[in-house]
Amino acid sequence: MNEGGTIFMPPANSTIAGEVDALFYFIYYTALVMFAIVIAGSAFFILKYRHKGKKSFTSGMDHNFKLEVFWTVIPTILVFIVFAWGFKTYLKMNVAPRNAIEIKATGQKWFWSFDYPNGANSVNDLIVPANKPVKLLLSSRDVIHSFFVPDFRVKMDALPNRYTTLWFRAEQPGEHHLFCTEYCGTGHSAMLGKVKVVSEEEYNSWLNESGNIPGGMTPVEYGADLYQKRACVTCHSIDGRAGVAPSFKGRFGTVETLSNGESVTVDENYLRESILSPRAKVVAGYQPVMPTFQGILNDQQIDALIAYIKSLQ
Ligand code: HEC
Ligand SMILES: [Cu+2]
Repeated sequence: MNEGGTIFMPPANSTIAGEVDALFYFIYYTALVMFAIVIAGSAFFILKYRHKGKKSFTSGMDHNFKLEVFWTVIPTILVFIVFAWGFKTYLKMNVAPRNAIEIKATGQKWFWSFDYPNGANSVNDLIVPANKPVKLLLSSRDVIHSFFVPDFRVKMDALPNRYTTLWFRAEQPGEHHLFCTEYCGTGHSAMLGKVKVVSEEEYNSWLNESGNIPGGMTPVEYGADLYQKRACVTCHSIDGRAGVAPSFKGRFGTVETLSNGESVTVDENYLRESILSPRAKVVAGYQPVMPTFQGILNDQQIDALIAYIKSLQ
């Protein structure tokens, strides 16, 4: 996944990445040259004008007009180059082409969900066609998250109560890391996703199929797939280990104590309600941090997840 990167930068896989890198290296090498001049100059003067006994005094010269103009003008020019270059690239990065595909991206504790123009959706995996501009409309359901794809050199905060945008054009098919780069609570480091760049045909067929049980899968298998892909895995284990959330293992059919002291039998209706309105019945001993999956999972998917949870005995 990280082939083609350098010691400083991950591989460059979007149309803007080359420009960002070029500016980075310009600043980097200019700084290196400046650093060398300053250090070599200091070393030279330290040696040349070191204390040599009482008799030898340094000259009384306190400035040199030409030299001062020189070391003021050159850095000023460099700073202006960085500004003009940076501003130009910044504009390019911020103004999406008109024909961009618009996808809604939502950050929440602790996963990303994506809504595509035809109503399809995905969690943590953003699926986009290669060589087409894609514009993301970002927002958050809770705290501030930040959408970051290092290989594309794009990053933008996802805020509650406000929309932000970001666009990119991935050059060829491949998979790239997607990080949340704003600390957003205990599950922050698990808020990992992927950008899957596929051919245009694959993208279109994915759009059409998404939401249906993929061919050849049983509901339990589909539920297991959704458990991973819809991020239940970030909070719920399937091996009996309790984390931020109860484990699904052996859960079905048991009697659960709720935070209000009542108890409830874990049956299909309770599971469905827990997925769609997690706050209606909160399990005792847990914080109500589960997000609602209303509008993210359709009935068929909820059925599959229930079948899967039932199978974990
Ligand atoms: C951000 C963490 C988080 C994610 C992601 C999450 N849950 Fe939860 N879930 C919780 C917590 C915490 C509880 C316990 C508190 C409560 O009942 O709300 C819970 C409770 C539940 C319960 C009730 C469990 C019981 O023992 O009574 C079910 C069912 C459930 N979640 C299903 C899901 C499914 C299905 C998904 C994925 C589509 C999912 N959860 C994703 C945190 C999460
Ligand atoms: Cu986050």
